[in-house]
Amino acid sequence: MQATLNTTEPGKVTFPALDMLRSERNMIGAHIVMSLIALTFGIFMGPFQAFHRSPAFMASFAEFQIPVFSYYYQAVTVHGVMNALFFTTFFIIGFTYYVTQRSLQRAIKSVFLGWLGFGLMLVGLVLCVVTVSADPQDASVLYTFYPPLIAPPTYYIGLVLLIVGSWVATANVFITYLEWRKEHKGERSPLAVFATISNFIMWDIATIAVAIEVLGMLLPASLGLIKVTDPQLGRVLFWFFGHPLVYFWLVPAYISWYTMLPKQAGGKLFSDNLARVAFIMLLVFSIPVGVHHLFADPGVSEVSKFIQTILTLIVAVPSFMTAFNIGASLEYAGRQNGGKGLLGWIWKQKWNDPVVAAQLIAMLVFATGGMSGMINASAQLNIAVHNTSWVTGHFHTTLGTAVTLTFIGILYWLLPMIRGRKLFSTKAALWQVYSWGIGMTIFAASMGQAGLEGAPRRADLGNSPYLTDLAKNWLNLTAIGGAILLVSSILLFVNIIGTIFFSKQPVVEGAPIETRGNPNAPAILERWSFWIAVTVVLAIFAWGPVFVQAIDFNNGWNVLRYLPSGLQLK
Ligand code: HAS
Repeated sequence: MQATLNTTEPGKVTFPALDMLRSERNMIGAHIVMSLIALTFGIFMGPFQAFHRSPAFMASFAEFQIPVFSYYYQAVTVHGVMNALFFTTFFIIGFTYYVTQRSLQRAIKSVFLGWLGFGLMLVGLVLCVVTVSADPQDASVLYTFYPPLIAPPTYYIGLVLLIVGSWVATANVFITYLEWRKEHKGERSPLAVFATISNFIMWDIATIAVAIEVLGMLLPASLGLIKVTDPQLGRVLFWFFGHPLVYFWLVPAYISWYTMLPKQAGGKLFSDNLARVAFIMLLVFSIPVGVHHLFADPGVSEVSKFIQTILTLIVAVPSFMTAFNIGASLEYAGRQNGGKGLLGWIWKQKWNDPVVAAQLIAMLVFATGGMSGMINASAQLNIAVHNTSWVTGHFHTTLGTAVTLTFIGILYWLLPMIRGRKLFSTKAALWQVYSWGIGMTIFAASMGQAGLEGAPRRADLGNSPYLTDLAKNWLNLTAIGGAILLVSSILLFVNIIGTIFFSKQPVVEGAPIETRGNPNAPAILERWSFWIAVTVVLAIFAWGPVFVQAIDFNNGWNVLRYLPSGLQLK
């Protein structure tokens, strides 16, 4: 299909109905397909880890040893790096390119930059996969790669390429947006683009810290250029980035919930302005909260922990606003579909449409994930749950369901659009969506309960002698959740392969995309220089003292090389 040149505005490309420029279709398609390849590496590790941590499973299948799956820390590293870092980033960039060009009704500025970013991330992916797969011990540093664990240099170079590739992609979107702004002075951008810009600004600021950690500490250590490292400083730099990372994943899901789901469900968004405020809050408050991952760290002061606890409670507010805004939109849609009474609108949702059902289930599970997040955020309760499998339960409801299941819902319309063929099987998609919801609920709830019974978070527990009987029972249940998720993952990939290779009917519809911004949205919300300044000032206020405490000034000029005295590397 061809996009048509708009003759009234020379040079501008319009996108009637389902048309997409072939070059863009290829670029977006390449990102989505690569995200699915990364997901394939990562996703299938999950159930096998659950089996490995289940005492009953290990007792029954003691001989069950598949290389890679059997080396627990190696498998967790592949699982985390591929799912949390590569799948998400490739998918978000592909989806964002699609949303941006459709919403702004103009081509992404540079196809060259698009492929450059893609190429860098692809090389990064290959380096990471090869390095982690090569040896069970060598690069099993997990997706958090805390020092003093040190992986081979190729692992860090892979991560650097992922980040730099994502910067190239964000620059491409910023340039496209700025050119649109020049031609649409005084107009408000469509909500999806507004959210994307806020998300990418946040990402670019947050990733500076992890770039410093990798380039200044980990890569030199891995190359043997330095002999000492500082685990506390490494953790501080990582979590400056690590918490915004979770919102980098969440915002594209919110884009779908806010700008597509209300129409897909048969209604309209309750409040565009409220949504814009939520996205601005996510930009401003995502960064100054990462200390809530460091509550148990002795090298961070109680005052910083207190300040960032308060800020953590604030960063949950935009999600509460989202619950009300989307809840009201869904109620409206349900009533339009004939729902009566107090709760009748719930049953009138399109539960048999996989695109809608995936997002509804994602939200319902996210409501529990949000609550567990609030529990984590309380410094006192955090001491009880930190480093237990409770945390694993938390992030499988948030990242594993709210984000991933929403992305799967998006995939069920985006992949057919890119391929130009209908989804291979709507029925299989429905089974997949529901089995994901059920499997993940069993998995996350029992992981959480096992954590409360003392099961540690990252440990090969299947044969462990020191687990309580209760913890063992819950861990056995996680294996059942894992088995259901394995079936769900197979259904997902059957549908993907079927859509790409076997589907014959042409696709007839995609997702509803808003091409106009709300003209009544306050102009201040789109004054990005102001919000960048607020974000940076707040980040300095919240993180400045943490960095000052973490950097060992007694060690003189080493500070400049990010090498305060610390642990000797072997
Ligand atoms: Fe978290 C640890 C606190 C959100 C991911 N989190 C993690 C880790 C990950 C992660 C991966 O305070 C582990 C990191 C590691 O490797 O160590 N998290 C929070 C808080 C929130 C939160 C307060 N987390 C997320 C999101 C994630 C994510 C989102 C991924 C996408 N998290 C923590 C803390 C830790 C932590 C500590 C450290 C724990 C430790 O000790 O190690 C909040 O932002 C959550 C707010 C969300 C809500 C829910 C709103 C509900 C909505 C749905 C409404 C439903 C409707 C349905 C409308 C308040 C929007 C209607 C439908 C019908 C059909 C009726």
